[in-house]
Amino acid sequence: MASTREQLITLLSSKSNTFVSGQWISEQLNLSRTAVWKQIKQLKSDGYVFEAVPNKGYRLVTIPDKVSENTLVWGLETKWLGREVEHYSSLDSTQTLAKKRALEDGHHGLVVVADKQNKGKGRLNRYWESDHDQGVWMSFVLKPDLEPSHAPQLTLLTAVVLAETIESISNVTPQIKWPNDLLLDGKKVAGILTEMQGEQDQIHFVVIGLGLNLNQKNFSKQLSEIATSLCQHTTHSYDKNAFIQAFLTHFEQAYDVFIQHGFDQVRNKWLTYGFRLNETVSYQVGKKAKTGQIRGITDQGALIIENDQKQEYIYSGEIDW
Ligand code: BT5
Repeated sequence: MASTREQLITLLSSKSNTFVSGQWISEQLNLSRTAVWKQIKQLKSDGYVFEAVPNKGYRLVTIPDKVSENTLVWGLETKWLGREVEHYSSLDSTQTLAKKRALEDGHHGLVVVADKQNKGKGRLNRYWESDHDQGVWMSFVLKPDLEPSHAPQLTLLTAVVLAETIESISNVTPQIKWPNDLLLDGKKVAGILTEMQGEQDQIHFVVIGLGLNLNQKNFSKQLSEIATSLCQHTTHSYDKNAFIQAFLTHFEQAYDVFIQHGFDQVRNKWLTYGFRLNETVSYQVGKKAKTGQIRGITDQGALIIENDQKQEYIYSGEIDW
């Protein structure tokens, strides 16, 4: 059941072309006039802008650019993903908190978002630069009925959905560098971190973290050669709320299809975005250096490389991109 605030926002946004009176709102929502006035006052302090004309009423003019739990759920049409959102202006890492929530029995679909992270992390304890509010730093909890060996498919699914969302919002097509990077012109625009807890034949939970460089105009010295943002790439800036909502909507649909119908569709889409597909790369197996052509991905999420007409499966990244 939507909160009064959500109902009010939905109502006002559906009437954003006209003025609606306080009386009319109170009748629609079954609230006193004073309660309506209080809610509107709260929305104003959260950055919502209204035009108010005596005897005509209110008109919602803009919703805030600032991210909050309310702006994130405002108009979000998902069934389970992001129905519960925690938003922080500053956090060590959304991933760490989402894992804590998952351990405390946080729900399938719980989303944690931070404006900035003080200890953003990548894989293998690498750092993730996110100590500012120009990007999307978000983690979410999944409790899939999947075999643990299939969990890497979720990283690939996330990469595909992220690529599609970037495409739909900005009209540029990123490439997916196996297993978890999204690139624009060869520079990293996003990274995905998938962490799982489970037993041999059962997943307890998976937490997926994604870091997307959205509106940065520049990067630290270490990253400036290897990283980019959607804004740097297209010279536009983007609405973070809208991006997150588009991603969540898209992810929920794709995930439900994946759980019902399996990995094939994800794989086919992945192949359309795959970085250096059918190109020759150098890679390492144990201590042996080899070269071969990237051919695709397996059901377990391994990278397929063809070498002397034999296929090899690479499970962790020893590719010399
Ligand atoms: C990743 O790791 O690419 C996964 C990044 C996941 C970040 C999200 S943000 C929300 C959630 N909360 C967290 O604390 N983490 C997740 P990896 O493949 O290990 O890449 C890390 C490497 O990318 C670093 O060693 C840097 O070289 C580079 N890097 C760091 N920050 C970057 C940035 N903002 N943009 C592009 N590259 C970056």
